[in-house]
Amino acid sequence: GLGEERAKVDRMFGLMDQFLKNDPITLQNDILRHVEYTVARSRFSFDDFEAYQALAHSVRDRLIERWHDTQVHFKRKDPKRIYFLSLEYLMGRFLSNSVINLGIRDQYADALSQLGFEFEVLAEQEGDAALGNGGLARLSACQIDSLATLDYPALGYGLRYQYGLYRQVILDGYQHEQPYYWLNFGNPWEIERIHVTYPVKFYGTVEEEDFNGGKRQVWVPKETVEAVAYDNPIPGYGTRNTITLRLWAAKPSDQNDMESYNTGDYIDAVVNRRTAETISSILYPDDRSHQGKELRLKQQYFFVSASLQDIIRRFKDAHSNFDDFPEKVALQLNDTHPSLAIVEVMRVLIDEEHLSWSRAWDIVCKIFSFTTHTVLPEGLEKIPVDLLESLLPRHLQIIYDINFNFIEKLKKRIGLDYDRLSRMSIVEEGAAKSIRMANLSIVCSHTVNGVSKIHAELLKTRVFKDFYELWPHKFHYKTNGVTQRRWIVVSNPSLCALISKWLGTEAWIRNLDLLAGLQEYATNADLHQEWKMVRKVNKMRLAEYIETMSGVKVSVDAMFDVQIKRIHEYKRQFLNILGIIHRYDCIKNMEKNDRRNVVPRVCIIGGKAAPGYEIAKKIIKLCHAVAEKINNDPDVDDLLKLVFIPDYNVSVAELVIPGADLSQHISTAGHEASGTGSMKFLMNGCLLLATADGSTIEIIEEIGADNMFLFGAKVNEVPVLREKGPALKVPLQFARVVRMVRNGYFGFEDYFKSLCDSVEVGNDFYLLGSDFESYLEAQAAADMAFVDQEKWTQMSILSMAGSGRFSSDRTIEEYAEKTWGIEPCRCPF
Ligand code: 8GP
Repeated sequence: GLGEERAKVDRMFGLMDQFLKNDPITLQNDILRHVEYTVARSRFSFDDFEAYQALAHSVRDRLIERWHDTQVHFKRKDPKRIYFLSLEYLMGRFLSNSVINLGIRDQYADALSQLGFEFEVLAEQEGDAALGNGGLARLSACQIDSLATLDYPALGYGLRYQYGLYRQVILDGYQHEQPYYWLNFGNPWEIERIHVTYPVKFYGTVEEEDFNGGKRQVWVPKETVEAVAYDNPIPGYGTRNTITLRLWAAKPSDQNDMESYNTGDYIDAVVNRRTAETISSILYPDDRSHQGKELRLKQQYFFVSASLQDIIRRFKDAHSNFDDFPEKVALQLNDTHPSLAIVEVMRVLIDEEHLSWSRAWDIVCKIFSFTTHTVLPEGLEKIPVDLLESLLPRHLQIIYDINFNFIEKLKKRIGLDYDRLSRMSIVEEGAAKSIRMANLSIVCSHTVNGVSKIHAELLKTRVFKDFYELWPHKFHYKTNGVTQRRWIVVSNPSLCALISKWLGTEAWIRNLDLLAGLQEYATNADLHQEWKMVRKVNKMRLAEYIETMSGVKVSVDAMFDVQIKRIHEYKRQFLNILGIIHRYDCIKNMEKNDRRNVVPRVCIIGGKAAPGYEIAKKIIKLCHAVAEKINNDPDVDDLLKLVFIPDYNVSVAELVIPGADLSQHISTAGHEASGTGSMKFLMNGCLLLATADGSTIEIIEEIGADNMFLFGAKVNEVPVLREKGPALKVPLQFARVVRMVRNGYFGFEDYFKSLCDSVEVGNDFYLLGSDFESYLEAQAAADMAFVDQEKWTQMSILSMAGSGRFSSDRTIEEYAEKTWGIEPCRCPF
């Protein structure tokens, strides 16, 4: 029986040891074996890419071993698990991160060098896993790394898009999007689980049926698609724990087309089956607005249904009473994208498990937590009712019922305040009726988290004010963080070595607060010298990359000034470019002699624009037009260069961030929910030029305003300034630089017209004009500081030393304790 089975597993577990060895000879044999038998190339003749493949497979074997052990351990302990539901993950490359977390990077480097290969060179053969758009998606990836490292019994669910985020190609300065079919060369980091599949159903009708002497609603779906699991093992650092990122792919189901076969439509039937695969084939490339497309809704439900079948199956393996469900299961909604999960749990519990509505509702209210990542109204998802009605008719009914109960209770609390009732309703009435996914998520979750302190304030006082007044206890925040494994250890090995040397320990890799120990050396001359060395080497590497990508030669003595992130009006890349134009204009109008006092700059901008976002695309073109002019002007020479780095992604970030002196986080205050890029720069000793927005406000608390360059209107001043409309004061310099663009100084007058219009007085929603003067002042302060290299180095050290709070380990611990109620479950040995 069960007891015997357990005893057997216990016995085997007791005997278990690391099966695969990690000495250089074993690793070499292993790599060559994979060259010959997995990659199927001769072991006497293979190129870098084939060597990478073999190496990856050898690492994969080691991941699988630990991953199995972890799963067995979790199964035996049966702890409460956190299921992280996200439609996007920006994992980047796996190889370096994996061997570092497994603790065998040096062994592999040795083994390879004896074979005549360089680890770093092979690592660059890998393409990014780019299954997400921007900040939200990279945050998921950082959090998964922390969940593994901190030994939490966690499982991440997502979709295995065949087309990841599009590749950005620049032609004549314009962005073009190219499909990124990233699985072309195989993916050694995933394990296809052909036997882990679930049917997912769509369309059809809801019928009434006799049941237990009464009536009940049953869904009679019309179409079935199969979800197949692909498991990506995620190793923790300094632990044997290796958790699962399970991504679903859609495959045709055999349940569909028996009929057509009989009617002789064989070819059509087979061709039709292939449309099933489109469900998981493509990532939506917009990082904010959603237009209510059927395919998107299908993706969401496909994802939710497969994940929940998997979760419920695992629960039922060990439990028979659903009242225990909340003791074993916590479900985290990463934004509203997976929020159909709420409805699906209700449906399964009621329609399939035959629980009463109130018992099901009790359970639902205990298991979901919701994190929102935006303040922009266009970021709040709405699903048109007619779409839901045709695709998921039973779910629509359940949403109506949830809403009915909610509104009835609400009336008792607040009376017949119809304005407020209609604002809070899950259903938005109007010409096109729709479902407000944020309202649904708030009503059904026990906790709503923001991603920074200020973000939570804005949620409480503006975005979700009505809900906050009703349920103040639900609203919290967990300030975002990033993983130091990828953002220091993997991407900046020389800084990593320096930190460990000066702290005398590597413990900071699991406990980033220890970085504060470097504060006492902030003025130490030896540290300064080593620090500058490390930074210079990173800048040289970046300079080389810039030259290959754009043909522009840059001097490493110049200040490297970087802004990399998605292109968005609220992030104000346009403000950055206008500042650069101003700088250029000043240099041009200077006496030759005075130019000696100019601090040389290399301005670096990178980021993707959503394919349909016109203004964002114009900003990219403007950047190129301005660069063309500046970089070819002999008057300017090395004093100013502007480069656009194409196809910004995780691996580009790993290269750029360690080489940056100054980085810009200049969103209009009140618009960046958190921002996580700034944290990566901070950890790498880069100084910040920033507005008091998102997590920057908390960074100020940690490193002090003196160690950064702050400017611009504060969150509370922004609405006041907007009120002023056309009466808003704008400096002359601003009008001048906008006019230069408008009048064709950089060419393309017609094309840039609407961009210029968007910042004219009265129209300037993101307040570029009114922040311009203080922006220039902050830039001047940065120049001043850069001239005094000792001072700059000190600020740089203090930035890094103050970054401990911004580890995703801290964020995840807060979630675990305060929101999910889970505990570590560490695999022995
Ligand atoms: C981003 C926020 O803009 C950023 O401030 C924050 O740091 C990050 O999420 C992580 O919390 N939001 C998104 O990326 C976002 O809303 N993406 C849409 C695709 C949904």
